[in-house]
Amino acid sequence: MAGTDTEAQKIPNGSTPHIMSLNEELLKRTEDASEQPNPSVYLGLRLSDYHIREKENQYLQRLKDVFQPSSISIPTPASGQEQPNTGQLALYLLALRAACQDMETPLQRQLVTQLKLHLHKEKESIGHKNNGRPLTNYYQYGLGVLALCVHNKKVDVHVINKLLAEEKHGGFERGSQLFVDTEAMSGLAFVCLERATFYVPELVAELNQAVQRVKKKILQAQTPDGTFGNIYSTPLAVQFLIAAGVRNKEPECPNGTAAVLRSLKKGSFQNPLVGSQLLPVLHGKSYVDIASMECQAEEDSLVLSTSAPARVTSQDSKITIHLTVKRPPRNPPLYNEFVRVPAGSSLLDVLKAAEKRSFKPFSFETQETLSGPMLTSVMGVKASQGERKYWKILQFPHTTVEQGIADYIPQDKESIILKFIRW
Ligand code: B12
Repeated sequence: MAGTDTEAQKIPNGSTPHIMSLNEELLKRTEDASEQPNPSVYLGLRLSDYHIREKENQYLQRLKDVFQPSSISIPTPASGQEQPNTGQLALYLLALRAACQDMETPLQRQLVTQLKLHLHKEKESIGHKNNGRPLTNYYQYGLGVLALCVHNKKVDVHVINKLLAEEKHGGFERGSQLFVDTEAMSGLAFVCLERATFYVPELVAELNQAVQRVKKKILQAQTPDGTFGNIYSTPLAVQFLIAAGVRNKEPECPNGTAAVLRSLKKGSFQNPLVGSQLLPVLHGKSYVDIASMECQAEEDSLVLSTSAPARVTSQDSKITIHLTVKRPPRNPPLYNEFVRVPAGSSLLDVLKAAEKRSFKPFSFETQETLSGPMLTSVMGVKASQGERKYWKILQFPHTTVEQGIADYIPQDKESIILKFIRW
């Protein structure tokens, strides 16, 4: 294991090839010019102990071209949105810090101001009596606070207080279910803020209590198989536990790491976003460590192999998927058919196959995001940010599918429900 850190030494030696292969996969994604550059992928690569500096630098340049175009005619980030949202801007700022870029230029200062403005608007939206929620979501709110903190910028105390209050009053929980990703992201922000030197002792004490609360909630969210929440929220949960310095002290932590390693070996972290949140963990690091990165003495220590693992679909063997589209409270379903596809097809392939069949019309639309294509419209029914509704993917009768349409591979005779509901 290349890491010198004691956390890194907790990772069993036999896992090194799998960690390197995840690193390699992410680096290969950066070479695909048809894909929008993803600042989260860059962060994962920077927080690894293995590097190929030239490739990382090229990717940083691509990020700059998208997030700070010199000509206003160049489109801004993923998803065809005109402006990056709070979270995307925060990730880009984290990327600049992870690259040890000079932040004192007018252009970079403007970005920090822009993020502060975004957070101000998010805070106003929470305070608005007709809304009571951020414009985007609390995950992005936490990410925004974390990015400013990592840049050693003072965060508006009112902005911090809103995040503290929401966490304290169980805003990232529904019944017994904890939204682990959001809880962990706010926890990372609290850990960073607690270490800053700007805030009065009363606020620092509150931040400390918040870190203890997040720690307790995340540890309690561990399932019998070792994950915190589901397998895809475990990387951020462990990042928080590393940042809060509890990773070696609590028995839950090695079980969490073991669970992600098992899934990594099974190939469950193919999605570049979740892979990029995992890679730092495998090197004993978290996003809070970006604040102290020095970018010196890095060597080109990653060797790229030539093999490209491809998903196998077989034209010879076909499978049948039952696809139902529901828009409650309306009945009957908008669509209820069996679709035949080659074995190994993704759910996206199933939707495309349904669209091709002429006797029963089916249509859908997607939007590019940092997590891949998100299903935004089915049978002409469109999800809109304002309405806070989305197309949920379920496995019959009501199991939430833990992957997106491009990654999820349904099995023969599986029944998939697309349900338009509130979030
Ligand atoms: C908030 C959130 C949601 C909200 C987003 C609403 C909103 N406008 O805020 C809602 C409830 C709609 C949602 C839905 C889903 N989500 Co979600 N979501 C998140 C969360 C907590 C934060 C996303 C975010 O703001 N990122 C930051 C910004 C900067 O990135 P962005 O690309 O601009 O953000 C957009 C996308 O992330 C998109 N989005 C949200 N979830 C998903 C999931 C997929 C697969 C895709 C392609 C896009 C997508 O919504 C964001 C806002 O527009 C992440 C946690 C995480 N660790 O990333 C999970 C997460 C990305 N979601 C996840 C999943 C599985 C889903 C669903 C597939 C669940 C389901 N069975 O229906 C659906 C998507 C279905 C579809 N129609 O394609 C998983 C993905 C795991 C994986 N293997 O890739 C994550 C990691 C949570 C987890 N631990 O399981 N999600």
